[in-house]
Amino acid sequence: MKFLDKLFHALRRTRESLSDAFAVLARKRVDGESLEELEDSLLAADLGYKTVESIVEVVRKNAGKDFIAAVKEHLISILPGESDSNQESPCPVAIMVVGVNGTGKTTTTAKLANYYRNQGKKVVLIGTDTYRAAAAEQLMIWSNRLNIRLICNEQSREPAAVLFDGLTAAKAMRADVALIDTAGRLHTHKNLMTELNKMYRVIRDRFPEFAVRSFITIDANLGQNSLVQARTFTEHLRIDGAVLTKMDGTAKGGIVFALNSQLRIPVKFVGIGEQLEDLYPFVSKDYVESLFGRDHE
Ligand SMILES: Nc1nc2c(ncn2[C@@H]2O[C@H](COP(=O)(O)OP(=O)(O)O)[C@@H](O)[C@H]2O)c(=O)[nH]1
Ligand SMILES: [Mg+2]
Repeated sequence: MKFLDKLFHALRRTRESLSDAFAVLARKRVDGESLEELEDSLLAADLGYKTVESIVEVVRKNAGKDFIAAVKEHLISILPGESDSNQESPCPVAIMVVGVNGTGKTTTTAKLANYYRNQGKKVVLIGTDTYRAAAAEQLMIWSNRLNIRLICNEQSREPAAVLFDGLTAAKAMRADVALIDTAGRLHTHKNLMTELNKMYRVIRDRFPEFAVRSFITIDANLGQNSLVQARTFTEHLRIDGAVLTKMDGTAKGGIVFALNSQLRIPVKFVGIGEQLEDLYPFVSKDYVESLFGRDHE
């Protein structure tokens, strides 16, 4: 399936809630009551309060005119511009994939490895989730499937040490992209953040030839809750971009807007499935078009 078809398909449930809301409005007068209904439907799609308010304002101003076109334009304007969502990365680069457990870090790490390798880059995987035995195994399966080297150490309990070994190997191999899968759960949030910071500093201070990037995985199904999680990470770690995961089948695709406008984290990729190829660069205009469907064009 082509990307746009797949995105369109993945956003079906979000689109349904949005287009229902606008369809109802199109049949009614734009007044306090109908705008309130619109507001409720948009909040249910997890567009976030501020975004919803701004959309309602655009509709109000464009009442009697083609307000859908105005809303689309507005939505595109509050998403990352081309340069922000740009997926190009410096070379060589070490990319930390961070996020809460279960949001798709390991899967995304493998998908990114596949993505960069398809661009002709030399890629290595580094598994630093030393807290769960299953984590190393899961990444090992991906590594075998991709035929990309994985550096991990099942004996070590020290993520920063595994990272050091991994980057030493990556450097010796002249890798272009080192993808680092991290742990999502520690005893307390603070420990996790301290650990991630330490890893960040290992790259910056000990491997200055590598640029450092950190991407956070956000599970679209969690809606506004994922914003709270993401905020905790941004308070402790520089986050360069987000990968929105599990977009397939969620009704909460509106989360991108809040992510960009409230946390200033540009979405770089969307994950819409569990397979390697189910990762797509995020393009604001395509996203908005897919949210509204072709029938409005
Ligand atoms: N449907 C769907 N499932 C996903 C996606 N990304 C990850 N998953 C699934 O979510 C679960 C948790 O993913 P995992 O990568 O282990 O998360 P981690 O704990 O953050 O490393 C796994 O069952 C994955 O197959 C996605 O884009 N779509
Ligand atoms: Mg994992």
